[in-house]
Amino acid sequence: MTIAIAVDIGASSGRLVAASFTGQQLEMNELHRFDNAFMEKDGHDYWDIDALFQEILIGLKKAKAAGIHTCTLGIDTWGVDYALLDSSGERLHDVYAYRDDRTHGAADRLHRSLVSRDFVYAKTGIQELSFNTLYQLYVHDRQQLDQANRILLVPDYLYYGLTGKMINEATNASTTQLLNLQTREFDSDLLNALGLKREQFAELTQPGSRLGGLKAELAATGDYPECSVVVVPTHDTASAVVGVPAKADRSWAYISSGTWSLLGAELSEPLNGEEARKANYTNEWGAYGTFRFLKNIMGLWMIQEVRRENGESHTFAELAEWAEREDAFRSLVPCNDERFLNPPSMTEEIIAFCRDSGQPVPDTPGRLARCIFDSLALTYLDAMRELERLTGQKYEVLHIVGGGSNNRLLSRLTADLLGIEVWTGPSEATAIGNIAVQLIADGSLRDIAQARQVIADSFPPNICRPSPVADRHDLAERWQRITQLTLKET
Ligand code: ADP
Ligand code: LRH
Repeated sequence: MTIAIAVDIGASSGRLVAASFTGQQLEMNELHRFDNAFMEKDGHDYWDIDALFQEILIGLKKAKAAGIHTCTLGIDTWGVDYALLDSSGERLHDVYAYRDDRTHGAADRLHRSLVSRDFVYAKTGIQELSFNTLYQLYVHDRQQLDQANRILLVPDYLYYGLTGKMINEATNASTTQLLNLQTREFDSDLLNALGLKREQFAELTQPGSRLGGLKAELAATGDYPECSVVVVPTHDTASAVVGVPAKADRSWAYISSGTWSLLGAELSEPLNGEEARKANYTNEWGAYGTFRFLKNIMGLWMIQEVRRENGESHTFAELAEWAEREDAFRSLVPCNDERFLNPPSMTEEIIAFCRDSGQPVPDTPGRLARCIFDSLALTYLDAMRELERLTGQKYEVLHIVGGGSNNRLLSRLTADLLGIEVWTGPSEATAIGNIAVQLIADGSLRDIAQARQVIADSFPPNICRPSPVADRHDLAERWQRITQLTLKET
């Protein structure tokens, strides 16, 4: 039986998961889990990329100790962040975290001086997020950029560390905002605008390709299983959407719910017209020629920060439980305002917004959590309405996958506000999607449709049915007033 191992590293945690496929069902076994967070050094935010690489090796050692001698292996992480390598393959810098404020105002400057917003959106179909790789590279140290022999995104870099091979995997490369939807390659005008050359990137590689084994010095240790390394959708959101247990006979939208809430639909063609641009919807490349037409919503980052600022003395489950006992829709915040992207204190930022907008101040962890979940659910409602308008579809089911699908309150609020069924789980959809692509690559699964059927059979979703919302009209008016106080979207 094939064992497939997924390395899945999100902004808040990483894990290595082993799966075996019996022919009908997927059985999953978590090998290793570790925290992830960016840290500040000399006024900038960075990921500890070397520590993350070591965690992968620890996980692979555990796999061997657990009796796994051969396996396939795929890696996914969050998007947009990158490493520049010199001609001997050495990294030229610490890996910046996308929330670092060096890109503050960069989008405006770039669009004013080099290429317009419309031009970039028409070419790439990628939503404007202040931290897209395009803007990060625009403000990156020029000397390092000129020295860079290769520009690899984070999972490409981790693949390189394991195999010695350099690729730019396509789903994640689309989050750079540098890929052209027509040519399906890096766009030469955008590279020129940044003063970059095509050769500084590696070959654009599709999920499902194979990279061979671990590099010789790792294999020689005998510490790790014999791995056949497969290129999976290395953008975690792309793997998460593969892992959605959707049924083909009902129209469905999804939220990949973790640090971010990525709300959207799977399309076979991009939608990169003016309306989509104005609504800031993105067309990220998916596995098997699909597009993720979606919007980034600030997500559970807000509660992660509140919890961290509180000394991590409560679990997420506790915070959700306390929130459930609080009054609904008491205090609301415009989640997608840039003020919540990386404030010095999330707790203070939420409190200040509520106070300044004349709302009750959420003064306990339970009330802060309630304020966040209520506001997220209302933001989901707005995004779903936009999605329906832009795609011309009515969605019968909303799937919520990822760690956030454990939050029953948020799922229930979402179902009530949308008035449709919300199907929750699996919470490890990203690792599962990563594994599904490995199983399709080795022929154990036929295609994505069969993979989704197997995923639904192996991890049956919970169904959350909607109940009516009290004082809906009143709530809509209050919410409109709050969102009009938004300064700028991320
Ligand atoms: P990422 O991949 O972005 O790091 P995850 O998909 O691992 O994120 O999701 C992490 C989030 O899931 C946490 O921030 C938390 O809000 C939520 N979560 C996880 N477990 C629970 C739980 N038992 N109850 C409520 N929320 C949970
Ligand atoms: C989610 C995610 C998202 C990106 C952000 C950088 O983890 O990959 O899709 O926009 O992180």
